[in-house]
Amino acid sequence: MRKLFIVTVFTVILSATFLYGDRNFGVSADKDNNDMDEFITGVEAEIEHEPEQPPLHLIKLPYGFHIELYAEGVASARAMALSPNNTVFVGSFGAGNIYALRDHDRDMFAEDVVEIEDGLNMPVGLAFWGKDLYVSGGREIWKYEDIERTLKPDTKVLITGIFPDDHGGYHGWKFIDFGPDGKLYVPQGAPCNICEEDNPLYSSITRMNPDGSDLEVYAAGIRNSVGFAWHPVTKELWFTDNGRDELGDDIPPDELNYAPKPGMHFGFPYCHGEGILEEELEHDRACGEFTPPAQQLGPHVASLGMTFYDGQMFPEEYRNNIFIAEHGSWNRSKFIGYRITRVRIEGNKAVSYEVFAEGWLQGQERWGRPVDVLVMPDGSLLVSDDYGDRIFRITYNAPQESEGG
Ligand SMILES: [Ca+2]
Ligand SMILES: [Ca+2]
Repeated sequence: MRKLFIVTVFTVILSATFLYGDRNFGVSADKDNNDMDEFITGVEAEIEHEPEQPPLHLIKLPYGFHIELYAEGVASARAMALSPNNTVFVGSFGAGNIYALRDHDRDMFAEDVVEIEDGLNMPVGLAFWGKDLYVSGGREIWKYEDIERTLKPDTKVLITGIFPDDHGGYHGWKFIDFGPDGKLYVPQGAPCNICEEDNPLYSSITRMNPDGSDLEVYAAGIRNSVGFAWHPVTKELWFTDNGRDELGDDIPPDELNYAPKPGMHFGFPYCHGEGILEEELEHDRACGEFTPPAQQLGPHVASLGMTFYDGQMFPEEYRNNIFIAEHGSWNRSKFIGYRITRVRIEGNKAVSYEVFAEGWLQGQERWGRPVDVLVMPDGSLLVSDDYGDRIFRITYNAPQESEGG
């Protein structure tokens, strides 16, 4: 099925290239005749090479849920965002790329992974404002206007370059998103495992207008948030925060936090979780001064992307629950995380924390690391994986009543 499709795409691209010369059809902008030989060879090689199927049978899900492959070859896939035309865009880490995943025949497998930009500095986060794609770098935020018009932008607009870049390998990359207030929210992690810093941008979530003006700190005392979302009904902000390392296997917890208004402080670097006072720094602060997490997550699970489930495909009990992508631990003798967890919300309280999807970790062996979660228009849930360079899709089919009850 997929082989047949690749051959078809190849024929279309080849015809189009002959018809329109050097125009770009998602392959490369400047193929001359010599390159065309290479190009043909490359496509044939792709036809010969059936991609290795990931071991999806290892993933455990609640009854009635299924997982399948949505895209592959998405090198170091990080955050995902939906365009106004419902195209999935994906940022990346070391690869430095931005991708658009195109599913031409609408069979919910994106066979066309278009690399729309490369050579960027950790373009981890992306978000749409109208037709414009915003992308985070280490210290900058960029805008690509009307990105879907060509998928091959030749210009980008600098929105801001204000973020510090002296984070020494810690937390410089950024998840970003637009809030219901029309502001762009951008976190800035701490430049360390544990430290006090004078620059108020560190350890915060900031927000700004879409043109970069009026930048302010929205929430403080956050070690490193790599995912946030607004409740579909209350429009209030919830975010994940990664706890510090080197305190042993079981503390501190990662955190899910609730920030309904600006000006709140969530404890870092003085207090971790619900009451672990920092002892490495000299200070006279108490945990009672700060806002505790709405939900303590597993220690060192590396909670990254999160979303509220506002789709229609999953059972009603999932509506407005939070899914969290847990990238998985490194600072722990036994790995933990490598899974999708679910948090139920009642009012403005988190009332449960449970595993939704797991199996990317087998013993101490891992074959995938979830980074971000995205609810698709049909209600399915996409999961990005920067270890296997893949995007997965989780669906739900109501189990049929078996005969005789
Ligand atoms: Ca397809
Ligand atoms: Ca905290």
